[in-house]
Amino acid sequence: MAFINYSSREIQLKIVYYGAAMCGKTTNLVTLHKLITNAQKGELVSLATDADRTLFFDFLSLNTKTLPGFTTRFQLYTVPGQPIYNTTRQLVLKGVDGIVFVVDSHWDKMAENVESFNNLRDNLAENHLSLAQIPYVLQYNKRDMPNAAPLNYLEFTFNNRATKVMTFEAVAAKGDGVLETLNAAARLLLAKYSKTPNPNVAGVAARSA
Ligand SMILES: Nc1nc2c(ncn2[C@@H]2O[C@H](COP(=O)(O)OP(=O)(O)OP(=O)(O)O)[C@@H](O)[C@H]2O)c(=O)[nH]1
Ligand SMILES: [Mg+2]
Repeated sequence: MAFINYSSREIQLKIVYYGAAMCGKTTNLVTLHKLITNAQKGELVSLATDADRTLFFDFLSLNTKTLPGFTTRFQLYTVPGQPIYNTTRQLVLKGVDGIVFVVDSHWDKMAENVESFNNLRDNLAENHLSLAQIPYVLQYNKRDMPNAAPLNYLEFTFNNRATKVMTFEAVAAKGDGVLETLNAAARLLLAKYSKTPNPNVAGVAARSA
């Protein structure tokens, strides 16, 4: 839930990257940490095993001046995708404001992607929430894979609600589509928490080369 501090004029918004194991959630945060200006970002905290699998979560805090008079702090979290860590996923989802659901484009991962999407719905329900209330975007990651599923198949499978959500193709390992995905999620949240229905702001800026 958004935390608004009127005395320090700060808004905190929590965005959770959710998706199947190895779909690229941590890679999104690692890439964002490289791309974003130093002034805007905090440390990237990763609680991972030796094999770089997320054990608890990754965390990255970003500051932006997007709403007049307020500093907005986006707190980005990833969940561990491995099925055994479901209790952790439920904990990380507590107080969520927005979600980036990362889909692994690899054909062989479709069943795991669907299972993860269903698991997201179940865990939101545990927190008395639903995808109808929480703004979310879809990221179709690993578009560089030779056996990536076609976009229309992914749309049919994951973006089949009456109101379509925004989707982004990405190659997170190379940085493609990563900032676009985050900015879209950030804009959705800012639109929800500001009086302007569609604020013309960029959530976060890339570091100039
Ligand atoms: N080819 C390709 N590989 C990628 C891409 N994004 C991530 N990867 C690789 O996929 C593997 C898993 O990435 P992670 O970011 O650790 O996946 P995760 O979703 O955080 O996994 P868990 O923490 O286990 O849930 C790593 O070897 C990444 O380098 C991509 O766009 N293309
Ligand atoms: Mg991870």
